[in-house]
Amino acid sequence: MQKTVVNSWNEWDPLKHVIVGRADDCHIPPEEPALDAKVPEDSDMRGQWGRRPQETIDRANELLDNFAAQLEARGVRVDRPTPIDHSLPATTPDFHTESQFGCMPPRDVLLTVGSEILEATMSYRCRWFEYLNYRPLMQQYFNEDPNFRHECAPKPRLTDADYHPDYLSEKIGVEKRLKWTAEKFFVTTEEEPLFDAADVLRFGRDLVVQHGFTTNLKGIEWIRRHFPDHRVHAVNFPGDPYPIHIDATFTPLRPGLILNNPQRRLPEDQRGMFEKNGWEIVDAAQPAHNAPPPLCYSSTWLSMNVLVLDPKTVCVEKSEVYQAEQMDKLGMEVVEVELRDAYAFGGGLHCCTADVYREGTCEDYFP
Ligand code: DAV
Repeated sequence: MQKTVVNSWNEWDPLKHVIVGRADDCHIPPEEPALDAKVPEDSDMRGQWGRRPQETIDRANELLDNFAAQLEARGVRVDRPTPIDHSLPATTPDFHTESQFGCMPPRDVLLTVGSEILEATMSYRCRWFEYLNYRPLMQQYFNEDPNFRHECAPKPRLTDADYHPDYLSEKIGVEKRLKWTAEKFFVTTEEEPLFDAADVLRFGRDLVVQHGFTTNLKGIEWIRRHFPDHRVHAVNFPGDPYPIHIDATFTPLRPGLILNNPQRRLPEDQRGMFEKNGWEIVDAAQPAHNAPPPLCYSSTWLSMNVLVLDPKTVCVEKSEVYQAEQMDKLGMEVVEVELRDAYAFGGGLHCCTADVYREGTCEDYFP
């Protein structure tokens, strides 16, 4: 049967079809420049790599399966990736690394814009082949939907020229990191276009893209040329010493309302388009936890990494009580989802999903 399978223009229209990641065979990859720059200096992950402990994989899968079932019970079609062997090295003519990462989180790899799903370049060597986990689904959508556009951004070479050697020192210190990120001096260079899909937020005709560790200016320029009918806006958040992925920093909930991480506020000179169009940018509630769970790349701000089901309904992680309370005050119905024990696999509720279908069309929210 021929039908529209892929359609999603923003982060909030009613969600009907989504991909939820899997924790199977996830690895902590060996050291490499861009990944190291993100691991906090006091992290329990420094200096170790290999397959994640089986009991943590099983627990994360249990939570991801439950999340998928919760979505299905609300009428959302849920697809899952087909894990490749992540213990295999990633080797190209340009680099070699001993293991891969996993098939979490899909949001980092797949960018859905209208009827297109674009595989991001990625910026870590260990994630170069990660798109293969999603290829069975891409083939299925291609067969089912005559208008589906399956696209792949140019695979980067990821030689040492892609990374600033200054970032490779063991102990840079948070103060210096903050100075560097304020100056937009990030670990990635401008050697070639680089972006992770999770640095992009979709607001209909406008795409808002974070310039940081995982996405460089050439990556943003590539996105601009690739989507000629969109306006593409580069943003950066100077308060973040490890800026990767926009979705624990800036979270649109519905037209006119965005949550912003109070430690990573959008600079005044980048607020124009929102202010002119009457959008409110409010500080997100504090996370419920003082520290991330063990072996976790992300910060405690996964509290605001929520999945919007429609402009009145939002999935919030069950232990994130302050975030849930704020959602309630903002007039959103909260769906509690237990996911904290899966945070270590690459993120929260927004990260571990990728949009396939949301109702609605491409609207101009910033005329
Ligand atoms: O705050 O550590 C995590 C984003 C994961 N996709 C953070 C950003």
